[in-house]
Amino acid sequence: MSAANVMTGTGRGRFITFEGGEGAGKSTQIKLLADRLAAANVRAVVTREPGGSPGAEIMRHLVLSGIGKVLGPEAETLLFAAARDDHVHLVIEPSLARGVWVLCDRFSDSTRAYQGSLGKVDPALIEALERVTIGGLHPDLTLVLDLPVEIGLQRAAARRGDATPDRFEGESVAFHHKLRDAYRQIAGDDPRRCVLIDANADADTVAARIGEVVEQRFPELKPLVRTVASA
Ligand code: T5A
Repeated sequence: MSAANVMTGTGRGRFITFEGGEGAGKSTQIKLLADRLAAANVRAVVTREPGGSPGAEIMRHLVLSGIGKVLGPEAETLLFAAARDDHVHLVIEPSLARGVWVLCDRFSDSTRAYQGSLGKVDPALIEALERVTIGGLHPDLTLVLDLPVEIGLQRAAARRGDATPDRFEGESVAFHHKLRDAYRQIAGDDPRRCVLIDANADADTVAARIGEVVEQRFPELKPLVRTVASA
């Protein structure tokens, strides 16, 4: 049986989210996992939040410009929710329904961490918005990339060059320490869904750690990944 046949045999695609602080390496790792899945003949889309659909990309531009900071944490939460609603309904759900795996750079845990833990937005509001935007949709696996704040910020600054820090990159170091704690808490509270990944290593080492977790969580993939690795 080909890899594609094995994958479509499960019906619905798998939903994997990548979370973590600034510069944790999410974008880098999501591409590496996508390459690995593609080599194993697994159909997958790579997407991101905020953004991922035309309407949500407009919202992305708005929130990263800092307008949400001016409007306040509740209004900013609404902007992220509006973007997520569009993205879920136009991209994520249709892809999963077609049997396509979805690899998403940030998802609802980002709202819980940034707007909830850091912005002090009432959890009841966040939960109500989740019911509207994602309903019963939950990631099959969430990889929380964890590394010391200073290293993440250095990586983000090096990549940015002379450009101005965006809305959240420009927050204080204390903010980013609390953010790291918030993500560690999220991972600890939901170990069935979340795995904390030590991201303080070179990209290939982190990718190998992620590959092991993905193989363990999705046994149907294991022989496929091994086949690719030994090819
Ligand atoms: N947000 C988002 C909310 O507040 N609420 C929400 O609900 C949502 C969805 C999005 C912002 O919006 C906020 C959170 C964010 O602040 P973004 O531009 O998408 O902004 O930013 P981030 O998601 O934070 O992504 P970054 O691009 O900053 O970081 P990544 O993706 O974690 O890191 P990556 O892979 O781009 O790597 C950064 C640099 O480090 C290098 C890379 O080459 C790159 O130069 N690198 C490594 N260097 C050494 N060793 C490694 N292992 C490396 N891995 C990568």
